Amino acid sequence: MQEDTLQTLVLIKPDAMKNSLTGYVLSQISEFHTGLIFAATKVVHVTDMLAEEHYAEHKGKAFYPPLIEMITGRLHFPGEPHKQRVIAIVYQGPNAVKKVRDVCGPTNPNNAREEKPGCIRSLGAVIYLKDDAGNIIGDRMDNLIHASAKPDEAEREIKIWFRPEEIPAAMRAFPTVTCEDTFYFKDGKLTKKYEKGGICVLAPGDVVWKSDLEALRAAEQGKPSETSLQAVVAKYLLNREAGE
Ligand code: IDP
Ligand code: MG
Repeated sequence: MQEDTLQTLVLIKPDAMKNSLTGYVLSQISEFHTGLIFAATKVVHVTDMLAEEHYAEHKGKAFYPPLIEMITGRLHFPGEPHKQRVIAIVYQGPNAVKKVRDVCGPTNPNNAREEKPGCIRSLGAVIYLKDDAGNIIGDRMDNLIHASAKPDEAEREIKIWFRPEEIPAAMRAFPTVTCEDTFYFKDGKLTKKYEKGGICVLAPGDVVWKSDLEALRAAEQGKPSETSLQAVVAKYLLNREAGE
């Protein structure tokens, strides 16, 4: 990808939303400070399917379950599904991935305060998790923001959060194709024919990430593919029904 069309994914996490830090985060990453421009943005009620795809690399780690609870908003807004959301943004411009990581600072907010005072994550918190006896059994990092760490990570993440049609055509950084088939999703499976309760994810004429269509074709034929079915479908299921 050309340097000036590099893109990165930012998520304003539920802890930032809860503390009314959205505007602060946006102004730190503004075009004036970073030279980056918006390519896409939306408010998302994060499903487990999307959360698990997004944080797939951390599956099995001790902090993975609280991380999923956190990014879905259930931790900061229990019993308030209408507040369980994140703001997802694609930024574009020279050196986008590194520039945003730099203003974020270190992952751990305690380290952020030590090593890079003033960075976004220096306003975050480390929450210690305790067992019933009060012993510390782990920690959770409420660090306000997610930002892709590497360009290939950014491509994977932008494709799982955004449909091409949510990004202006002139700003799409990855290959797209026009879908000529209809695909439905029901009970974890892909179908070509409508069945009661199925959700239409793609219809003829829809613009789709090329790698997604390849993954759907592979899933149809029972072949392995680099992109899982969930990674393709998750973004088509967002914001459809009231969350629990
Ligand atoms: P990053 O967000 O800086 O890319 P990752 O290592 O990819 O950091 O971890 C993803 C998220 O998981 C972090 O932002 C943080 O919220 C959480 N996390 C990472 N490491 C730990 C840990 O050691 N304890 C608790 N939470 C962690
Ligand atoms: Mg990361």
